[in-house]
Amino acid sequence: MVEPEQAILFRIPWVDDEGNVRVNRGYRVQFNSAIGPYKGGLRFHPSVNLSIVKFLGFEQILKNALTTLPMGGAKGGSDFDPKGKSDREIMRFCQSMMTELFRHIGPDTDVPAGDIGVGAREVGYLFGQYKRLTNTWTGAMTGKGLSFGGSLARTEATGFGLCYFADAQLRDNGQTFVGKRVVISGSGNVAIYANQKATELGGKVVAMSDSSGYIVDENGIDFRVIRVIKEDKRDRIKTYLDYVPGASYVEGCHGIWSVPCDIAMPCATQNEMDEHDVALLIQSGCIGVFEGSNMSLTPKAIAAVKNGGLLYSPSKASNAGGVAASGLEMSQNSGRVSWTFEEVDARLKTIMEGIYHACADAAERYGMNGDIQAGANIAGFLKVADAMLAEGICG
Ligand code: NDP
Ligand code: 2IT
Repeated sequence: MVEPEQAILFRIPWVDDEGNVRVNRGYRVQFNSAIGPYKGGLRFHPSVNLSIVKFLGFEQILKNALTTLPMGGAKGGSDFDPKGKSDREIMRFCQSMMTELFRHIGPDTDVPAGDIGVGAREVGYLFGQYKRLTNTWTGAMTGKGLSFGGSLARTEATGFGLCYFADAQLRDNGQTFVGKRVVISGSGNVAIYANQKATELGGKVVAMSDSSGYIVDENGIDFRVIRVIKEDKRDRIKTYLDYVPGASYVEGCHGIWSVPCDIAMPCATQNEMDEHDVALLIQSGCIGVFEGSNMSLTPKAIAAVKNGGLLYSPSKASNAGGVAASGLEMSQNSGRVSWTFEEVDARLKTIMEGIYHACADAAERYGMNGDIQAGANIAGFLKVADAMLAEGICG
């Protein structure tokens, strides 16, 4: 299981607005197809390399198994930096990427979606090029626009799902979101809708960040303002002060964990919380850390959270809502139907609560009561391992 079935590396040439030829690297690691077609996001960020795509792809195997939907694990992306690029440059880049990627994917083979730096705009351009090259309209990507096969609630799903999961874990431990101070790192797709749902469940989100710095608003951050800044204007989070003059901004994103909170939800990127951050959280009386970003905590931070007696949820369990809704988008595309927002959201909530209980049950069964990380690894592993054995060892 630790050996990818295929790892595809390719060149992505494109022409910028000044007429210069640029070349980026593209990756798709198709890790495991035992329980369904490869499935997982594409990340555009200058830090992307094979090692990062491999760890994300491996985690995706276990995450997708936990959703209970038939999806194998994959991840891909490019070291392309979308920041500061024009719409046309983004379009040309996506078209060039798909000009190679299209021969490796398909609705029953591999179904990419978004991740850091890849949202509805990028999925649209990628999907359009796939369609042109294959002369087919199929659900070969998820996270599509609503007018061309996208699912309602896919945009909200990762953030909402994170809060449904955290709520189930909190309740199992005699707590709720009501009246809690919540700190959410990041201000992208996952963070924005985690804010919306945490607020709806009775929490108050007092701090959010981007890679430049973080904002603190003691009155609670309205997710709609962040959505305007990030989704509509593609601007920096410090401009929040133009909308809410009473708030404050601190340069540098790492310090966000010094803001006192009851609930911490890292939703930006991997290794964004270390053991020193956890010490600050414990000092401020934090009761739980729920991962929205993939592998948010360093191994030392996870140990510190567990030793400190805080609740902890690993990303492969608590951020599975995004890919779960992607699985629901695949079902809708195959059936040529579209479900209402309420229907997808209700299924998402059921799936997330189910994942929490599957992890808690597996942990208990294997003598690690309360260790949701161990439970997630065990429950995900068993499902995939059983399928691999049943399908026979060689190809
Ligand atoms: P977005 O691109 O929408 O937002 C990412 C946010 O994190 C931005 O605020 C960005 O700041 C910040 N960020 C990104 N990289 C870094 C970095 N190296 N250091 C500090 N801050 C950083 O991505 P998503 O919200 O989609 O993804 C966030 C996390 O959630 C990732 O770990 C992703 O893998 C995970 N995830 C996403 C899912 C989805 O459906 N989108 C599903 C499951 C997990 P800036 O704008 O300044 O770069
Ligand atoms: O990390 C993830 O689970 C995602 N980026 C979502 C993947 C998907 O296929 O929807």
